[in-house]
Amino acid sequence: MSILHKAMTIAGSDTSGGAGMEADLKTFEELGVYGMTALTVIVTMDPHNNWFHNVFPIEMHVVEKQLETILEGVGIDAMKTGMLGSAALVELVAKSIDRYHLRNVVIDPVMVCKFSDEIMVPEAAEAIKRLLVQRADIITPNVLEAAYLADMPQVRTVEEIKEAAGRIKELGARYVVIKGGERMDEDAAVDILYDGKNFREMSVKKIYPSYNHGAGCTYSAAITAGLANGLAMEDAVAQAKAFITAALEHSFVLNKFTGCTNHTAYKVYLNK
Ligand code: PXL
Repeated sequence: MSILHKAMTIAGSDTSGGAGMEADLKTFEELGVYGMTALTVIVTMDPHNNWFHNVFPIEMHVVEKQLETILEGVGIDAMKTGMLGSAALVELVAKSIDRYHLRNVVIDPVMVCKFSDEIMVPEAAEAIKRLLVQRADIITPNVLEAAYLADMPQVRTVEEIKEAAGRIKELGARYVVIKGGERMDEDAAVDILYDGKNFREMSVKKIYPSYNHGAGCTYSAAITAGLANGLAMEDAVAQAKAFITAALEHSFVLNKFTGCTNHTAYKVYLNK
């Protein structure tokens, strides 16, 4: 008999497989973690209209039943959130974290998608800020989400990232990691991890060409897997940075519209 640590993702399905719960499950698997999903929405892409994304919500009581299955029926070592899609769902997630005393809670505050920089569902974003940041062991915004959460007009430099991390920490998250990524003004992709005392800067040269669909989901899923396996936060984040860097270095073209991070790269190319 062996022990396999367990993680849950509460997230949407990216039917095309690169992001969402598909990215989460693949990442859990690569890092040796047993994955379970509470599905919130199904996202489809229109091959006849420029890969336009349509979002189909799952009924609330069905999400509740999924959470009951996982949290009462099995139990978890860590969890993450992804696309939640409505304020009501954010409220349900907050209630579940409290009710089941969940630990190793990774909040990926999915508010924007690569295809648009607009906040997708403003009431859901507001609810994440009000209810989920304070319940996060770690929150993993990109620079757009960080600007929203920190109430700043923009976050594009290392200094602005540090300012935003401080403000988000004040909302109650235990750790904040802001993903600089391609939207930064710098040549490097700089992530900053902040624990309330120290800023840890993790910098890699920007990778071109890079197909980065699913990068955010993959990164937060890798942190979740590390925590499920018992790593300390700093080590889980460092492992996740290595995982996502390999996934970006070996990213691939999916079709004429987009390309994805390569979830197999950490194992296949780095022999991890
Ligand atoms: O990358 C953000 C994201 C998260 N979750 C789902 C998605 C996407 C982007 O397409 O489809 C389900």
